[in-house]
Amino acid sequence: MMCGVCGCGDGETRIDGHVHDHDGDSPAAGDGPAHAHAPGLTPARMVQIEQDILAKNDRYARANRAWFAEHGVMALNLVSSPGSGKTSLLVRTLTALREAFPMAVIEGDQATDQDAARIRSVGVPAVQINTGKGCHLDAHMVGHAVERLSPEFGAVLFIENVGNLVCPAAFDLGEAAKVAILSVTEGEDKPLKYPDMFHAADLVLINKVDLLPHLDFDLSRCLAYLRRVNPGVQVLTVSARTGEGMERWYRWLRLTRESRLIGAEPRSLMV
Ligand SMILES: Nc1nc2c(ncn2[C@@H]2O[C@H](COP(=O)(O)OP(=O)(O)OP(=O)(O)O)[C@@H](O)[C@H]2O)c(=O)[nH]1
Ligand SMILES: [Mg+2]
Repeated sequence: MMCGVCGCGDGETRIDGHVHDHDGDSPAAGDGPAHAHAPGLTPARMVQIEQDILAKNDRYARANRAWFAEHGVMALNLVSSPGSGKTSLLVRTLTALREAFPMAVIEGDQATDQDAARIRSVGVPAVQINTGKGCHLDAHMVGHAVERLSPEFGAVLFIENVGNLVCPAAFDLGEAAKVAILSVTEGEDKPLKYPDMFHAADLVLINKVDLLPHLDFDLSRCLAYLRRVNPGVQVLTVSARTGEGMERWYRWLRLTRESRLIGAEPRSLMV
Protein backbone atom coordinates (compact mmCIF):
# COMPACT_ATOMS: atom_id res chain seq x y z
CA MET A 1 0.00 0.00 0.00
CA MET A 2 1.08 3.52 -0.65
CA CYS A 3 1.45 5.66 2.40
CA GLY A 4 -1.00 8.54 2.42
CA VAL A 5 1.47 10.66 4.33
CA CYS A 6 4.97 10.27 2.94
CA GLY A 7 4.56 8.35 -0.30
CA CYS A 8 6.39 5.21 0.72
CA GLY A 9 5.06 1.96 -0.44
CA ASP A 10 3.83 -0.45 -3.00
CA GLY A 11 6.29 -3.01 -1.64
CA GLU A 12 5.31 -6.48 -0.52
CA THR A 13 4.07 -6.93 3.03
CA ARG A 14 4.78 -10.24 4.78
CA ILE A 15 3.18 -11.62 7.91
CA ASP A 16 5.38 -14.29 9.51
CA GLY A 17 7.02 -14.66 6.13
CA HIS A 18 3.80 -15.09 4.10
CA VAL A 19 3.03 -12.56 1.39
CA HIS A 20 0.09 -10.39 2.44
CA ASP A 21 -2.39 -9.23 -0.16
CA HIS A 22 -3.30 -5.59 0.26
CA ASP A 23 -6.81 -6.09 -0.98
CA GLY A 24 -6.33 -3.48 -3.65
CA ASP A 25 -5.25 -0.75 -1.25
CA SER A 26 -3.08 0.91 -3.86
CA PRO A 27 -5.28 3.58 -5.33
CA ALA A 28 -3.79 3.54 -8.79
CA ALA A 29 -1.34 1.09 -10.25
CA GLY A 30 1.98 2.75 -10.83
CA ASP A 31 1.46 5.69 -8.47
CA GLY A 32 4.36 4.13 -6.59
CA PRO A 33 6.76 5.73 -4.18
CA ALA A 34 7.13 9.47 -3.78
CA HIS A 35 3.55 9.98 -4.93
CA ALA A 36 3.52 13.55 -3.68
CA HIS A 37 5.33 14.43 -6.89
CA ALA A 38 3.78 11.74 -9.07
CA PRO A 39 3.80 12.90 -12.67
CA GLY A 40 0.36 13.35 -14.14
CA LEU A 41 -1.43 13.65 -10.80
CA THR A 42 -2.78 16.99 -9.73
CA PRO A 43 -2.45 18.12 -6.10
CA ALA A 44 -6.23 17.77 -5.70
CA ARG A 45 -6.04 14.18 -6.94
CA MET A 46 -3.20 13.47 -4.49
CA VAL A 47 -5.24 14.82 -1.59
CA GLN A 48 -8.17 12.66 -2.69
CA ILE A 49 -5.95 9.57 -2.79
CA GLU A 50 -4.61 10.28 0.69
CA GLN A 51 -8.12 10.77 2.05
CA ASP A 52 -9.26 7.49 0.47
CA ILE A 53 -6.34 5.59 1.99
CA LEU A 54 -6.96 7.01 5.45
CA ALA A 55 -10.74 6.44 5.21
CA LYS A 56 -10.16 2.83 4.24
CA ASN A 57 -7.68 2.41 7.08
CA ASP A 58 -10.21 3.87 9.51
CA ARG A 59 -12.80 1.27 8.46
CA TYR A 60 -10.37 -1.55 9.22
CA ALA A 61 -9.40 0.17 12.47
CA ARG A 62 -13.07 0.31 13.53
CA ALA A 63 -13.41 -3.41 12.82
CA ASN A 64 -10.25 -4.14 14.85
CA ARG A 65 -11.51 -1.97 17.72
CA ALA A 66 -14.86 -3.78 17.77
CA TRP A 67 -13.09 -7.15 17.79
CA PHE A 68 -10.80 -6.06 20.63
CA ALA A 69 -13.79 -4.81 22.67
CA GLU A 70 -15.75 -8.00 22.14
CA HIS A 71 -12.76 -10.16 23.10
CA GLY A 72 -11.65 -8.11 26.09
CA VAL A 73 -8.28 -7.37 24.48
CA MET A 74 -6.45 -4.13 25.25
CA ALA A 75 -4.31 -3.22 22.23
CA LEU A 76 -1.49 -0.72 22.61
CA ASN A 77 0.22 0.91 19.64
CA LEU A 78 3.90 1.45 20.51
CA VAL A 79 5.39 4.21 18.39
CA SER A 80 8.84 5.78 18.33
CA SER A 81 11.87 6.46 16.21
CA PRO A 82 14.10 3.46 15.41
CA GLY A 83 16.13 2.14 18.32
CA SER A 84 14.37 4.00 21.16
CA GLY A 85 14.08 0.69 23.00
CA LYS A 86 10.57 -0.60 22.14
CA THR A 87 11.56 -4.26 21.94
CA SER A 88 13.83 -3.99 24.99
CA LEU A 89 10.95 -2.45 26.97
CA LEU A 90 8.63 -5.20 25.79
CA VAL A 91 11.03 -8.01 26.68
CA ARG A 92 11.44 -6.62 30.20
CA THR A 93 7.69 -5.97 30.58
CA LEU A 94 6.68 -9.43 29.35
CA THR A 95 9.18 -11.07 31.67
CA ALA A 96 7.87 -9.09 34.65
CA LEU A 97 4.14 -9.48 33.94
CA ARG A 98 3.74 -12.83 32.20
CA GLU A 99 2.19 -14.38 35.33
CA ALA A 100 -0.18 -11.42 35.80
CA PHE A 101 -2.29 -11.62 32.63
CA PRO A 102 -2.09 -13.01 29.08
CA MET A 103 -0.05 -10.99 26.60
CA ALA A 104 0.71 -11.15 22.88
CA VAL A 105 2.83 -9.06 20.53
CA ILE A 106 2.65 -7.89 16.92
CA GLU A 107 6.06 -6.77 15.67
CA GLY A 108 6.26 -4.33 12.76
CA ASP A 109 9.53 -3.80 10.92
CA GLN A 110 10.41 -3.21 7.30
CA ALA A 111 12.52 -6.38 7.31
CA THR A 112 13.72 -9.29 9.48
CA ASP A 113 11.89 -11.29 12.14
CA GLN A 114 14.51 -10.55 14.78
CA ASP A 115 12.17 -8.63 17.08
CA ALA A 116 9.47 -11.34 17.00
CA ALA A 117 12.19 -13.88 17.82
CA ARG A 118 13.28 -11.77 20.83
CA ILE A 119 9.65 -11.75 22.06
CA ARG A 120 9.12 -15.48 21.51
CA SER A 121 12.29 -16.23 23.45
CA VAL A 122 10.46 -14.90 26.54
CA GLY A 123 7.67 -17.41 25.89
CA VAL A 124 5.08 -14.90 24.66
CA PRO A 125 3.32 -15.40 21.29
CA ALA A 126 4.40 -12.94 18.58
CA VAL A 127 3.63 -12.36 14.91
CA GLN A 128 6.10 -10.46 12.74
CA ILE A 129 4.82 -8.13 10.04
CA ASN A 130 7.42 -7.03 7.47
CA THR A 131 6.20 -3.93 5.67
CA GLY A 132 8.82 -4.04 2.88
CA LYS A 133 9.03 -0.47 1.66
CA GLY A 134 6.20 0.65 3.97
CA CYS A 135 7.04 2.93 6.87
CA HIS A 136 4.13 2.12 9.21
CA LEU A 137 1.64 -0.58 10.13
CA ASP A 138 -1.92 -0.17 8.92
CA ALA A 139 -5.14 -1.52 10.39
CA HIS A 140 -5.61 -4.12 7.66
CA MET A 141 -2.22 -5.75 8.33
CA VAL A 142 -2.92 -5.71 12.05
CA GLY A 143 -6.31 -7.39 11.50
CA HIS A 144 -4.60 -10.29 9.75
CA ALA A 145 -1.91 -10.56 12.41
CA VAL A 146 -4.62 -10.64 15.10
CA GLU A 147 -6.30 -13.54 13.28
CA ARG A 148 -3.04 -15.47 13.43
CA LEU A 149 -2.41 -14.62 17.07
CA SER A 150 -6.01 -14.92 18.35
CA PRO A 151 -5.18 -13.38 21.75
CA GLU A 152 -7.23 -14.74 24.62
CA PHE A 153 -9.88 -12.84 26.59
CA GLY A 154 -8.30 -10.29 28.92
CA ALA A 155 -5.01 -10.17 27.02
CA VAL A 156 -2.87 -7.12 26.50
CA LEU A 157 -1.78 -6.95 22.86
CA PHE A 158 1.34 -4.88 22.27
CA ILE A 159 1.74 -3.67 18.69
CA GLU A 160 5.31 -2.50 18.07
CA ASN A 161 5.01 -0.17 15.12
CA VAL A 162 7.73 0.45 12.54
CA GLY A 163 10.34 2.83 13.99
CA ASN A 164 9.26 6.18 12.52
CA LEU A 165 8.01 9.35 14.20
CA VAL A 166 5.97 10.55 11.22
CA CYS A 167 3.61 8.19 9.37
CA PRO A 168 2.44 5.87 12.18
CA ALA A 169 0.77 8.92 13.76
CA ALA A 170 -1.80 9.04 10.94
CA PHE A 171 -2.79 5.38 10.93
CA ASP A 172 -5.24 4.24 13.59
CA LEU A 173 -4.83 0.50 14.21
CA GLY A 174 -7.89 0.16 16.45
CA GLU A 175 -5.74 0.43 19.57
CA ALA A 176 -6.93 1.49 23.01
CA ALA A 177 -3.97 3.83 23.39
CA LYS A 178 -0.84 5.02 21.66
CA VAL A 179 2.29 4.77 23.76
CA ALA A 180 5.15 6.89 22.40
CA ILE A 181 8.67 6.01 23.47
CA LEU A 182 11.30 8.73 23.37
CA SER A 183 14.83 7.83 24.41
CA VAL A 184 17.06 10.45 25.96
CA THR A 185 19.76 9.94 23.30
CA GLU A 186 17.39 11.46 20.71
CA GLY A 187 17.35 14.92 22.30
CA GLU A 188 14.65 16.80 24.21
CA ASP A 189 13.41 18.71 21.17
CA LYS A 190 11.70 15.77 19.43
CA PRO A 191 8.16 16.55 20.70
CA LEU A 192 8.36 19.96 19.00
CA LYS A 193 9.86 18.58 15.79
CA TYR A 194 7.38 15.69 15.47
CA PRO A 195 4.28 17.22 17.08
CA ASP A 196 1.73 14.96 15.37
CA MET A 197 3.12 11.85 17.00
CA PHE A 198 3.43 13.33 20.46
CA HIS A 199 0.05 15.02 20.16
CA ALA A 200 -1.54 11.64 19.36
CA ALA A 201 0.13 9.81 22.28
CA ASP A 202 -1.85 8.87 25.39
CA LEU A 203 1.30 8.00 27.32
CA VAL A 204 4.95 8.89 26.72
CA LEU A 205 7.73 6.73 28.10
CA ILE A 206 11.06 8.56 28.27
CA ASN A 207 13.49 5.66 28.02
CA LYS A 208 17.21 5.10 28.63
CA VAL A 209 17.28 7.40 31.66
CA ASP A 210 20.27 5.35 32.88
CA LEU A 211 22.25 7.31 30.27
CA LEU A 212 21.25 10.77 31.58
CA PRO A 213 24.55 11.33 33.46
CA HIS A 214 26.42 11.02 30.16
CA LEU A 215 24.19 13.36 28.14
CA ASP A 216 23.06 16.98 28.11
CA PHE A 217 19.41 15.93 27.69
CA ASP A 218 17.24 18.46 29.55
CA LEU A 219 14.39 16.46 31.10
CA SER A 220 12.36 19.41 32.37
CA ARG A 221 12.57 21.09 28.97
CA CYS A 222 11.44 17.86 27.32
CA LEU A 223 8.43 17.70 29.66
CA ALA A 224 7.55 21.30 28.84
CA TYR A 225 7.73 20.56 25.10
CA LEU A 226 5.54 17.48 25.53
CA ARG A 227 2.93 19.49 27.43
CA ARG A 228 3.04 22.19 24.75
CA VAL A 229 2.00 19.74 22.01
CA ASN A 230 -0.19 17.57 24.27
CA PRO A 231 -1.21 19.30 27.52
CA GLY A 232 -2.86 16.29 29.17
CA VAL A 233 -0.33 13.63 28.23
CA GLN A 234 0.94 11.23 30.89
CA VAL A 235 4.72 10.87 31.04
CA LEU A 236 6.87 8.25 32.78
CA THR A 237 10.66 8.05 32.87
CA VAL A 238 12.07 4.54 32.57
CA SER A 239 15.12 2.48 31.80
CA ALA A 240 14.54 -0.80 30.03
CA ARG A 241 18.19 -1.54 30.79
CA THR A 242 18.24 -1.11 34.59
CA GLY A 243 14.51 -1.40 35.32
CA GLU A 244 14.36 2.10 36.87
CA GLY A 245 10.81 3.49 36.75
CA MET A 246 9.37 0.34 35.21
CA GLU A 247 7.04 -0.37 38.17
CA ARG A 248 5.02 2.74 37.34
CA TRP A 249 4.65 1.58 33.74
CA TYR A 250 3.49 -1.85 34.97
CA ARG A 251 1.02 -0.11 37.25
CA TRP A 252 -0.29 1.94 34.32
CA LEU A 253 -0.73 -1.30 32.35
CA ARG A 254 -2.53 -3.09 35.19
CA LEU A 255 -4.88 -0.19 35.96
CA THR A 256 -5.67 0.63 32.33
CA ARG A 257 -6.35 -3.02 31.54
CA GLU A 258 -8.56 -3.50 34.61
CA SER A 259 -10.58 -0.35 34.01
CA ARG A 260 -11.26 -1.42 30.42
CA LEU A 261 -12.29 -4.91 31.49
CA ILE A 262 -15.00 -3.66 33.86
CA GLY A 263 -18.26 -4.52 32.16
CA ALA A 264 -16.50 -6.41 29.39
CA GLU A 265 -16.92 -9.96 30.71
CA PRO A 266 -17.48 -12.60 28.08
CA ARG A 267 -21.19 -13.13 27.36
CA SER A 268 -21.04 -16.60 28.83
CA LEU A 269 -20.24 -15.11 32.26
CA MET A 270 -23.10 -12.61 32.20
CA VAL A 271 -26.27 -13.44 34.06
N1 LIG B 1 21.38 2.25 27.93
C1 LIG B 1 20.19 1.81 27.53
N2 LIG B 1 20.10 1.18 26.35
C2 LIG B 1 18.89 0.75 25.98
C3 LIG B 1 17.73 0.89 26.76
N3 LIG B 1 16.67 0.37 26.10
C4 LIG B 1 17.16 -0.12 24.95
N4 LIG B 1 18.49 0.10 24.85
C5 LIG B 1 19.39 -0.24 23.74
O1 LIG B 1 18.96 0.48 22.59
C6 LIG B 1 19.17 -0.30 21.42
C7 LIG B 1 17.87 -0.41 20.64
O2 LIG B 1 16.93 -1.13 21.43
P1 LIG B 1 15.67 -1.87 20.79
O3 LIG B 1 14.90 -2.43 21.93
O4 LIG B 1 16.09 -2.80 19.71
O5 LIG B 1 14.92 -0.63 20.15
P2 LIG B 1 13.64 -0.62 19.20
O6 LIG B 1 12.93 0.64 19.45
O7 LIG B 1 12.87 -1.89 19.37
O8 LIG B 1 14.32 -0.60 17.75
P3 LIG B 1 13.63 -0.82 16.32
O9 LIG B 1 12.65 -1.96 16.47
O10 LIG B 1 14.79 -1.17 15.44
O11 LIG B 1 12.99 0.49 15.99
C8 LIG B 1 19.70 -1.65 21.90
O12 LIG B 1 21.11 -1.63 21.79
C9 LIG B 1 19.27 -1.71 23.35
O13 LIG B 1 20.11 -2.51 24.14
C10 LIG B 1 17.86 1.57 28.03
O14 LIG B 1 16.92 1.78 28.81
N5 LIG B 1 19.12 2.01 28.35
MG1 LIG C 1 12.19 -3.24 17.93
